[in-house]
Amino acid sequence: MGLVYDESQLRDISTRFHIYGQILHAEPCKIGHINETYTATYEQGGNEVRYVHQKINGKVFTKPLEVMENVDRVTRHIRQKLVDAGESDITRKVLILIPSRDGNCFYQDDDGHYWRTYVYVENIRTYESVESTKQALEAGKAFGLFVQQLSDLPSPGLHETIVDFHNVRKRFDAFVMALQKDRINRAKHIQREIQFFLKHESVVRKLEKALASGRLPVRTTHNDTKFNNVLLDAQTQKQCCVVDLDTVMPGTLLYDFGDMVRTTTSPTMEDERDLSKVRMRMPMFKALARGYLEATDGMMTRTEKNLIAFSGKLMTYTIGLRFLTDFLQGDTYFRVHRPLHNLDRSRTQIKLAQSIERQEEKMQAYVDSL
Ligand code: GN1
Ligand code: MG
Repeated sequence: MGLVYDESQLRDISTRFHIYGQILHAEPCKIGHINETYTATYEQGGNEVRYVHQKINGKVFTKPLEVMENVDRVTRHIRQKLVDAGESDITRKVLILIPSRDGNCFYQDDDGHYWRTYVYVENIRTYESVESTKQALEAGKAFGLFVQQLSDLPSPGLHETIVDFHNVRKRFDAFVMALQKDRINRAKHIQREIQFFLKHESVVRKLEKALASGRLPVRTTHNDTKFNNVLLDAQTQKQCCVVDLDTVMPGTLLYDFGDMVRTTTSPTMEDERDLSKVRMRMPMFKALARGYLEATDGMMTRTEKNLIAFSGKLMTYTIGLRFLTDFLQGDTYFRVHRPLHNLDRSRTQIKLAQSIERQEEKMQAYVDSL
């Protein structure tokens, strides 16, 4: 299912936010499996200016007001820090929400859907997979800086926008349940994949143990640190900021760092069908780790650092498990563009998790040496 672009709907949305000017055209953005995103061009005083309109997926985010309250708080907090530090180019260094005509940071349409609008950051590029160690370093810096900037977010803590989002025990149980139900009779075709996740339950237990020890700090984390959520300057390739803030909420650094290992170390895309190409590349990992440690600036505890190589396996396993669960349930969660899409995605995660597992000790030794 691709996105259905409805021009009259976009025209209506365009009038609901504090944008001065006339919408000229809009294009759907194909990245992202959950929300609907459009890049819209406006005429403003003789210039063309772009904004991002985004419709929040109400099935996934059942409390959109809480999502928006989080995003508003987080972006304001970072913006204020940049202002206080006398930074220039602030609209490139943090997302800026455009208020709606009725003074909110969102607009609710007649069908009850929530929309929000951001300033479009020009002259940037995003990538579906990493092409150089420099990019991996910048990705590490971007998400490291983000979590560092939020480390002094005043209380109360953020809303948990998706409850148990990275609770891998619950994800595992949901997988077993989907397997038992086998609603559309797919299990018989994917026994190898199923066995991989069942046999690696030790990953689930290891995280449970670490959480139960009470020594893994709960912080404000991003929780969806895919490489394509980093905006890189088109000329310098330096990181500008990170996007996709819906799941910014309490979490552990393992979730953030681990999802970066998942999306920043393989030369392939998440849905690559040629599995022989999928692997964890050490030089990418090293650059990522250096960037992350530099930007988090000493905030990582020993316990966090000790689990950093494991975090890559953890998140690759967790997301792979979710793709396979969705495949078993008939592709109701992640947007798919072909019939076996979720299965393909899950297979790349398995291959990558195995590659990480083989190199886990070397990865950890490198981090320990930093
Ligand atoms: C979803 O759609 P996107 O790219 O923002 C998902 C993440 C997964 C990711 C896998 C809210 O993110 O958790 O890691 O797909 N987001 C949600 O590509 O479920
Ligand atoms: Mg997302």
